[in-house]
This record gives sequence, C-alpha cells and structure tokens, in this order.
Amino acid sequence: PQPVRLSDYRPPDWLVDTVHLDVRLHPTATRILARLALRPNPEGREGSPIVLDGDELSLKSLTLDGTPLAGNAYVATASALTVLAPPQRALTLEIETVVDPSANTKLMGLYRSSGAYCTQCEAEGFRRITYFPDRPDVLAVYTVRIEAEREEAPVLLANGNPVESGPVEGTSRHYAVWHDPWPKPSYLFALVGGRLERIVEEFVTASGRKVELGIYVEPGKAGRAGYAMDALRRSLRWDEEAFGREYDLDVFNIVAVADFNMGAMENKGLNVFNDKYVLASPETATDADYANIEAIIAHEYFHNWTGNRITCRDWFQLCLKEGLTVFRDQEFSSDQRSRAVKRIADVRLLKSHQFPEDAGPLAHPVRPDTYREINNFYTATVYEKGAEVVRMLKTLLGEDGFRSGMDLYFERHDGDAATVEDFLACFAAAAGTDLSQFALWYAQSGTPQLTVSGHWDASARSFRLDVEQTLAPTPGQDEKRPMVIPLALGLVGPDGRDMPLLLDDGTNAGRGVLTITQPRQSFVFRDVEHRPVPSLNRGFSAPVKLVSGLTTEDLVFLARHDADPFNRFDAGQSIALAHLVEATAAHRAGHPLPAPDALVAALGATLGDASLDPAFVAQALSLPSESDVAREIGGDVDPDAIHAARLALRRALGEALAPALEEAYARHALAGPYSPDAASAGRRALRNAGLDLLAATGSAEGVARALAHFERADNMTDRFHALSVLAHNAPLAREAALSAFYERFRDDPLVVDKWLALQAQIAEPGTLERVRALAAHPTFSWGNPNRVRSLIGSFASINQTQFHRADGAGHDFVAEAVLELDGRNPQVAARLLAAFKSWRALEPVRRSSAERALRRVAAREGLSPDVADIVSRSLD
Ligand code: HT7
Ligand code: ZN
Repeated sequence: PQPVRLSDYRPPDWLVDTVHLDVRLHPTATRILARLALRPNPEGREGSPIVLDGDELSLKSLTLDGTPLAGNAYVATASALTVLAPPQRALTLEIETVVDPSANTKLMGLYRSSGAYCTQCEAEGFRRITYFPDRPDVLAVYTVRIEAEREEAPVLLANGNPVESGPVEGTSRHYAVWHDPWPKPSYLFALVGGRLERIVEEFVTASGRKVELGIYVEPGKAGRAGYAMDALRRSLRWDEEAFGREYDLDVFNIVAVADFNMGAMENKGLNVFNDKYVLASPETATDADYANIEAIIAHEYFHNWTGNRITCRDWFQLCLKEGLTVFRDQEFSSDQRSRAVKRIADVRLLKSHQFPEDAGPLAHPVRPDTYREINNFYTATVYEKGAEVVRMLKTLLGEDGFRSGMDLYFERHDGDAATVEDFLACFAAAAGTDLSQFALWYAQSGTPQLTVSGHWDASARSFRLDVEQTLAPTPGQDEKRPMVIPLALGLVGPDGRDMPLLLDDGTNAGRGVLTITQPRQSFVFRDVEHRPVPSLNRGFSAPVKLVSGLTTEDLVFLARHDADPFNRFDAGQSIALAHLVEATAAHRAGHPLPAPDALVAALGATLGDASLDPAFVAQALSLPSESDVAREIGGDVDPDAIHAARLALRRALGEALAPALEEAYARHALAGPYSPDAASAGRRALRNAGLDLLAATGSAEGVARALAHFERADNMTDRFHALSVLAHNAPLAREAALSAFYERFRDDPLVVDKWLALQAQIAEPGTLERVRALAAHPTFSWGNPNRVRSLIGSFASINQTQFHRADGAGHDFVAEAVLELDGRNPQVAARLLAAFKSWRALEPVRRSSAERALRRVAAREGLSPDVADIVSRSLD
C-alpha cells in the first residue's frame, strides 16, 4: 500500500448525520442493512463523488433515497463503494452487505469468539461490516437493530441505551434495538450477541443520575468478574473527582471475550475486553493480573471522555487519545495504590519497551507523520511515551495550570475530532505560555540524552550544574532541534537531606524543576554549604537517558537517602546496570567477574530499612532485565554473556544478602485469606523476590523453600511465582512442578497461558524444542492471540538467549511462526515480528542470522500489509 501522510489530510467530502443498522446475525452469512443519511461537507471538495471504504466486502443491494441505483451510477469493489455523480444535497443511501463472521480469523470487523458474535472496529474494522467513510472525523448518531436466534444469542448488545427488544413473531428469533445519542466515529461502533452471563451494579453519578453497570462473561465465569466491577465503579468515581468528568449514558456494559487482538476496546457504552483483563480469582490470577485489570478497566472507561466525547481527527493523532488516556490511567492507579511504586513500574515498562523502539529501525514520533499500516502504530511510543509527554506538560505547568488546560480542552472540544495542536493550544491559553518548542516532543523521535555534570565551589559556597542535551538521528530524521526538558532535581546534603534550591539570580528553581531548552545550559545554585550529591530527573520527570557522571559512592548514598523514591530506586538500578555491563565484558573476555560490593551495600541498606514499603523493596531487589543490559551496552551484544553475568549477580546477591532475605521472607508472611490490595501484594512481591534470589544460589535450602512455597500456596501469585523460581533455578524439580501445575489448571486457558509463557522463557538450549512441542500441544491454538502471545511472543520478546541463539534457530523459528500466522491474523503476526526490533545491536553472527530471517519473511509472496510494513522498516 501507498504511505498515508499527515500533510495530505483533507476534510471529508461527505458527512454522515445518522446511521441505522439492521443486523441479522447468522454464523456464516450475517446480513447488514445500513441506512446512511449523508450530506455534502461544506468544507470538502464541491461536486465530489461519495467514496465509501470497504474491506473484503461484497455488495448485495444499493438504493439512493429508496430507489435502486443503476449499475453505471456506482462502482463496488471489495475495498470501496463509489457513487459516481450523486446529487449534491442531503440524501439517504441504503447498503446491503453479507459477511461471514465464522470465517473472520483476523478478529477485525464482525467475528465469533467461543460462539459469541462480537466486533472490533478500531482502527479500520467497520469497513469489514458495511461500506462507510471509515475515518475518525466522520461522526454520526447510530441506531442499531440486532436480530438473532434466541437460542444462539439470548444477549444482544450495542452502543448507547437500550430502546426496545422482543421476539420476532412466528420465528425462533428475537431482536433488540439500541440508540446512542452521542455522535461517534465508526471505529467506536460495537455489537455483541451471544449466550453470556452478567453481573450488574447500579452507580449514581455525582449529579445524581443512575447508571446500570454490567459485565458480561462466558457462562460459568461470572464469579470471576467481581474485581473488574469494583475497578469500574472506582474508575467512574475517580474521573468525577480528578477531572470533573461524569458518565453520560444510562448503561455501561463490558463484554469479556476469549479471542481478541489487543487488551480491550473503548466502544461507546460497550467496552469489549480480552477476558484476560476481566476475569480474576485468587486461585487463577496473580497480583499483577489484578493490577492490570484495574488499570485497563480504568483506561477504557477514561476513553469515554478522552477518545470518545473528544475523538481524533485522523489516525496520526492517535496519541491524543492514547497517550492522554494512559496518563489518566497511570494517575488513577497511583491514587489507588502506591504512587512511588506505580511510577517505578511505569518507567521500567517505558525503558524496556519504548526506549528500544526509539533506538531501532521502528522508531517513530509520538505523532507519526506517515504510515503504511495504522495497526502497526499502536506502539509503546504512542502510548507510553505519549503519556510521558502529557506528564511533562503537567510538570511544567503545575497541578493547577494542567487542570485548567484539561478543563478548557473538554469545554472547547467536546464533540470534536481534534488534533494535537488543539490539545496544546488549550494548555498554552490556560497557562498563558508558548508551547511551540514543547510540541517537538510529538514530532521528533528518539530518546534525548542529557549529560549533566556538577561542580561545587567550596569558597563561593555555590554549585554549578552544566547540562547538555543531544538527540541522535532516527529513521527519516537526520537533523534534530533542542527539546524542552523539565528536569526535576534535588541537592542532597551529607546528612541525607535536601538543601534549599536557590539559583544565583535570586529565583528559586520553581518547584524543584529546571527547564532545559538549549543544547547547553548552566545553572548556579547559591548558599550550598557542603558538596551535594545531585539527584537528577526526579520522578523521571523527562523520558531521557541521563548521563550523570555520579560515582558509585554517590549512587550508594542516593540509594540510601534520596527523598525522591523513584531516584532512590533508580540509584540502585544504575549500580546494578553498571556492574552488569562490566561483568558482561569480563565474561566475554574470559576474565573473573567483578564483585558486586556496592550493590550489596545498597540493597542491604534497603532491605534493612523497615520504614520502606515492601513493594518498593521488591522493586529494588528486581535487577535490570537482560534486554535492559543489552540496551545499555548498545552494540555488539552477546545475550549469552549478559545472561551469565546476570545469573552470577543474582547468585552473589542471594549469598551475600541471605540472612536479610530470609528474615524479610519470614516477616512478611501473610495470614488469612488472599486479598489483592496493594499492601498485601507488596508483601507477597518482597517474599517472592527473596525466594528468587535465595534459589538462584542453587543451594538445597533455596530450592526446598521454593518447593514448599509452591506446594503450600493458596493463591496464584505465590503458586506461579514459586513455579517460575523452580523452572528457572531448579532443573531437577522443574518438570514435576510444571506437570502438577498443568494438571491442576488444564481447563483454564488463562492459567494455561501462564504455563506456556513460563516454559518459553527458560534460558536453556532445550527451550526451542520445548516451544515447538508446546505449539503442537492440544492446548495451543494459532487462532487465539493470547495463546500465541504467551508461547511464541514470550519466547521472542523475553528469552534473549534462546531467541538470539548463535545458530540462528530461534530467529528462524519466529520467522516461520510469523509466516504461519500472517495468513490468519496479520496484526498478531506483525506484532510478533517486531520482536526483531533491536537486531542491529547484536554481535555479528547473531546479527546476520536475524537479517537472514527477516529477509526470508520479506521474500514471501502475498505478505499482509501489516507484516510487509514491519519487515521493510526493520531492514531499512
Ligand atoms: N483503543 C484500543 C485499541 C485497540 C485496537 C487497535 C487495533 C486493533 C485492535 C484493537 N483493539 C483495541 C484499545 C486502547 O488502547 O484503549
Ligand atoms: Zn486506549
């Protein structure tokens, strides 16, 4: 396909005011009758034809104002319907199409999941149901009548409010009519029909309106939807309190389905979810699952305002809804749980997923300016970096300035299809500031590097910070301009307390944040009595790579004393990362590995500080991942050497910290029934981090402790964590534990996913054969995205040593899997292929095998646009 460019945007030529859909559900031949009230757009090109999008559609009938159109008055293909010379006035088109939901393996448009009918229309799925101007700036009011066999689909749902329902007289069928009063783009359309079970709750909004909240799941699973409902209720309340946003329909429904390409979808009033992000019980879901459910329920709900009431003008503006909504869900989770630990987890995710994307061939701006396949731009850059950009805006403008900007955005743009410029203009107006340089965050890809050095002048009692920002070229962007970087900081004195931040021009550094705007800048602080240790980029105030020049002693000091919890955590991680880079080099050179004395000191102090949140301590104990180390090394990466260095470090820490880890393990044991609350989850996380390091020593006690933990566990968090410790550290105990786990949960696909993912991550040469065997196991299906992501996705994205095997077999396997999948589900295939994104950083042997595998994929005839796009950008 030809690239689509932001600069080519033109308003639609025709608008649609109302859509009436009559959908007759049938497993293989669902008939859709669409009545569209169209009118020429005064801002479009005069006299233009009506061009409607389609995808694999066939037209059954077409009328204009009730009269069938002559064969020469229109052209219908699978991908478009063009009415050639329509009267230039308001008119009604009636379009009949028939689709086969059972044959729809792409899971876009109307498809079936476990027998239920459901839809997925973002980004361009509505055109797989009927011909339509399938672009987000065409907003219409929808009324939908759904009809189905009552036996097959007793539940019939669509967007908006229910209007009427009943039997279709004289048949075994029934129908339901839904009306959504809020104009919306076609990507937010949804319908569901099936045999589903429901839980329901009433919610009263701040202004006293009653809303019925419903969650629909497969029969027999309603008992596992309670936590999702609780999260939903808290989300509605939080958006009222934090952003003044109320819900706006009489009902809000969520449907959980087993086959879904992504996490969930925010269709107006009818969210459709991957059931992984709805279903939870103590026996089947981990603490991480509970936290994800809470975050994703909130995220999709928050889209009701940021995405639905205010939508995107075009798909280039995707971050306008996604980055902003991720920011909102992060804030929600921070308010519900520990803010510090949430921030640590979010930054870990950003660094592990977005930083590599920004450093490789798939790098793109938060707002891309060109795409060939929009589905490939639901990325960590658009979502996670997009959220960081919103966070920086808040840091720069302050709490009140940010809230005023958001209020103005809702006031000005409610009902609009908006742009990033519209969004920024609200903050500029509310805060009376110029954000034109800040807007570069949306346009320039790549991670800026901030190099900072500090100079204390004892006689002048001053401290100077020299700051330099650089941004390396990225695909299509050779020249870069300096960014606006909010640098939150503190100067930590020898007593571990923050010193006042007084700049020598007499101003105080506003709220502890320096605003960097130039390639090079210096800041001088006065009245600095002692040599401070600068704590920089506190709270990760900007998504940059910081080169601070701090010594290991400085970092150990910050890990002990920094008042900013994020930087306290980060200091420990920096020590670990520097150690791992050094140890990897030593391993490759055949030299003895360095001793991790500084890290032992830092972590020992953290473990010994009883005032710290156990969840924080657990984060501190969890080392940078193998891919974090690879990113830090940057080039000529040997994953085996990294693995060896990391394993040695885990062993050394397990030995050196054994008494403290054992003490923490004993102290944080929980009595009573499982509860997913953050405090209990934090204690489990700390015990489990200890379990891991103690077992990494390979000692008999360490393995026995993990085995006992596994056998005695009364919840999935403990059971699965112990299983994972055994699988990675105790080859002799592994198989029995894996079998016991499988036998217990074999009928529960979401738990089987954990079992598949764990085995795919074992860093041993036998894993590839194991993964191949599991792909042939009856429990595995290429048709279910969750199964594919668990087995093949985990292997490719987490198992660095086996995916990047020196003999190239891991690369070949993933390339074969991509080709196998592409004919069935191109979106899932393309995401899997993106695991190659850092291939150029590998050492030469592995780099050539990755390139060979990519070239094999590229050479296949008839690739989907999704895979063709990823492979060509990866090889560029
Ligand atoms: N806005 C939703 C994105 C999404 C999606 C995109 C492409 C293909 C399938 C999809 N399912 C959901 C989800 C979100 O980010 O909120
Ligand atoms: Zn979203």
